[in-house]
This record gives sequence, structure tokens and C-alpha cells, in this order.
Amino acid sequence: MMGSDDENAALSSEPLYNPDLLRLDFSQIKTKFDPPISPSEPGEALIVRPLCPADYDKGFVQLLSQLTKVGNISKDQFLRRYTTMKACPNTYYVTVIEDTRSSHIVGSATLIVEQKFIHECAVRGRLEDVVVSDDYRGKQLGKLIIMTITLLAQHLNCYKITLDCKDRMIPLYTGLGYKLEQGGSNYMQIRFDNKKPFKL
Ligand code: 16G
Repeated sequence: MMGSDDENAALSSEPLYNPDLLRLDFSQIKTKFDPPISPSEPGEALIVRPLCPADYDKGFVQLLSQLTKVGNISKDQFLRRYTTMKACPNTYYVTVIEDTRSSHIVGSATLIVEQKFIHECAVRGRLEDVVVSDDYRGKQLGKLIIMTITLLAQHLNCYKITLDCKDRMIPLYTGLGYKLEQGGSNYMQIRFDNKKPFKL
């Protein structure tokens, strides 16, 4: 049964996670922003918030294609993936920057919180899929979204946060406090030639 317009609007703006978690204290971090910006004041007409279903129509998928190959994702596929992420509480923190003048998503990054047995059943953060629109360079938005996710991981009691990136991005991350640890700075992978969609 189809819901009312109000119900549909409420559903399409339903945040993937609790937006209050983004009230982070940027005054405690060493990274300097000039001019000063934070998740609550990211710049004129910009907002930082959790992903919501309406973001499909706000260019979220097109933005991701500035990072890597995304392929054709239908709205239905997007909504199904959003729903399965939402069904895993305390795990997926896909965070976006929206320009409210154009209703476009101009930046995004994801925190994944992985549950462990080690370190007394600790949780580990993973920073993934960091992207800022080419048209929004020079506004410190990359730094902002990375530090937002980093502080969020700390706030959620992750014992560490890790990432992998292209070599040319290393200076950006080292400038924000990420370290290539001696004896452990490697990242290995096998790329599978798997064309079938993931089934849950
Ligand atoms: C980068 C991203 C990673 C993303 C991958 C996609 C960051 C910190 N790293 O390594 O999250 O999943 O690119 O590249 O954003 P791929 O399509 O070659 O796997």
C-alpha cells in the first residue's frame, strides 16, 4: 500500500543514522581550518548529515563516480542497499555534504564500524569512499569530511581507524594525523572477476 505524500517525504529524508552523532567537538582537534569550519558550520548553504533515501535524486551516485567506477544503479537498487545498511545498526555511517542551494550532494565519506573479539571485543573504524566534487575544491571539504568521520570513530570508541588510498593521497591523510606505521604499512588485495550482484 502506498503511503501519503507526508509519509513518503518523511521516509525519503530518514537519516541512515542518528544525526545528533555529528555534533562533534572540533575544538579538540589539531587540524586547523582557515576559515574555521565544522560539521555544524561547514560553509555557506552547506550541511553535513547522514545519508538519506532522497540523496539518490540529489546526485549521490554521480558524486561517487568521481571516486571510482559505480555503474548504473537504479533507485530501487540504491534504496535496497540503504535499507540493508540501516538494518545493521551501529555499523554504517555514510555521511554527506549537501549544497542546499542546488540540493546536490557535493561530498561524502563513510565510517564502517567493525565489531571484533580482539582488544576485549573492541570496535575498529574504517574510513571509506571519501569524495568531494571537483566543483567544490578549495573549500576544505575533504579535510572536513575526513575529520568528521575520524572524530565520529573516536566518539564511538573505536580503538583505531584505518584506510587505504591511492599513493598520491598519502600526504593528505598524513597531514590529518594518519600514520604509516613502521612494519605494518601495507595493504593487500585480490580483485575478483565477479560480475554477479551480491545477494543477501
Ligand atoms: C579508495 C578509497 C576506498 C574506495 C576505493 C575504491 C578512501 C580513503 N579510500 O581506496 O574507500 O573503496 O578507493 O577504489 O576513500 P576501487 O574501485 O579501485 O576499489
